Amino acid sequence: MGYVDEVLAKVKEKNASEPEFLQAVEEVLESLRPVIDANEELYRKEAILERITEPDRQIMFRVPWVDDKGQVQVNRGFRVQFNNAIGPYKGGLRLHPSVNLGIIKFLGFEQIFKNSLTSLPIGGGKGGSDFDPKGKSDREIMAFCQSFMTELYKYIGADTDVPAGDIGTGAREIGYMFGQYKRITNLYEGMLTGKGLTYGGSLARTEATGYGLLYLTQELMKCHGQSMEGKTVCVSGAGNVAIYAIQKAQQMGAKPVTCSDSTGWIYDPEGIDVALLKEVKEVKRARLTEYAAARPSAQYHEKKNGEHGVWSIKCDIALPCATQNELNLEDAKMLVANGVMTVCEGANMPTTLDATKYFQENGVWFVGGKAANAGGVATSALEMSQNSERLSWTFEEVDAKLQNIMVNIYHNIDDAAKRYGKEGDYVAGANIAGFEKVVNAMLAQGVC
Ligand code: NDP
Ligand code: 2IT
Repeated sequence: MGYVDEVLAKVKEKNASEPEFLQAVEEVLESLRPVIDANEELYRKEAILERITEPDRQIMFRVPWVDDKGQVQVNRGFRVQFNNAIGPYKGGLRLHPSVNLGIIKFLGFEQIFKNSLTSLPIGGGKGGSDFDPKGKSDREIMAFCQSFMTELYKYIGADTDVPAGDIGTGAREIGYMFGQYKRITNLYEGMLTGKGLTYGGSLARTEATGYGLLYLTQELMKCHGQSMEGKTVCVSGAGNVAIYAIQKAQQMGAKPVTCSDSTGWIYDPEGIDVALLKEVKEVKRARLTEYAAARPSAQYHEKKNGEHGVWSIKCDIALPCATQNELNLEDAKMLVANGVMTVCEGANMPTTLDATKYFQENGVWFVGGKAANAGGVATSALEMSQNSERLSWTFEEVDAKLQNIMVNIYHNIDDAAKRYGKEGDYVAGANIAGFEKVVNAMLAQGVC
């Protein structure tokens, strides 16, 4: 049996109850085959694939907090420190009831390759909790965040592990966590990113993932002789990534016509009203029914299992920006039938493996999240740089660096795919380019 198949079998046996982690590992190892085959003897001897698929450590802890009725609640906290070959662990904190160890491991594993692609010195990690922020008061959110950090602080630090936002974790949560870390340690340091602008946050970090997604998409279109001007865009999600993807798409002259949340979706043929969407989601933290109520051109659809939702709308560009496995084979068939040109992932692993394959086989330019959504973590790394030099850069400076990083990522993944005879396979290109740098660092650092 070849080395890749041997390791895949072992990983499946050892992590049988973690389907999302297995899905992420399978995608990466399958696409690395040409690189592994070319170096099989060395990588096998050095157990590179066994080491890269086993986290350095995974931390799980109890998070007790008191709700507004005086009742003690208990959640489970996680931090998976996956690989620090090229820099301190870096990755977000997800707060969502679906969070479990397998989901955090899939996200932490993908973060190794994504962070490598940014060209900045950051390793891979991820964390979070099964805490559900929906419907909680500000005081309850603070109580949870303080309790979470009371345990997490032992494992993180500006040069060790630097968490950030993800689903359910935005500026409010990062602020409460930063306050608690400072209070316990008496250190004022950049051990979290996505901070508020008055206490070490970077301009453009809020916008970075969505903007970065569009900078990469624009470069891809340009290299295929296309422009963003006048293109119809379908976006899923209505959170941080989706909102700023929609905003940047509009600035580029495209027309985003959909968004969605966990209960329903919007089709707005006149184009999404970003100011209204921000008001509903960022300020009121309300449902999309409120968007529809305030916007005569919008159609609201309740989410129903088995229906295609936003993917049933005809578009040129599809940008899944909500959560994992939200775009399946049936959705992919519908998008292809409707003539989609490109799919770029704002979320982490939103497309199932069979849907990805279908896009690629049908000539759709498909860029996975490790490359397409890397602008968020890249700008987090820029926030770390600013914290280290105790300076802050202007919005324009950060945005220009972000654009440059995303354009470079596109060309790096395109070149890597071509080098291994897989032209146009941006999934393989991203995994190969991300892997090469990490594996070189691992080999140089010996057995660890
Ligand atoms: P937010 O919490 O800001 O928004 C998430 C959005 O997705 C919300 O609209 C939410 O609906 C919806 N959503 C969440 N879970 C589900 C679900 N199970 N089914 C349907 N809809 C769902 O998170 P972000 O925008 O930050 O993250 C979105 C994706 O992007 C995630 O995959 C994340 O890992 C990824 N990502 C985020 C980065 C960042 O910088 N924030 C960077 C790179 C990737 P509702 O409003 O009802 O909660
Ligand atoms: O998935 C991701 O890359 C993020 N949630 C952002 C991580 C970060 O450290 O900014």
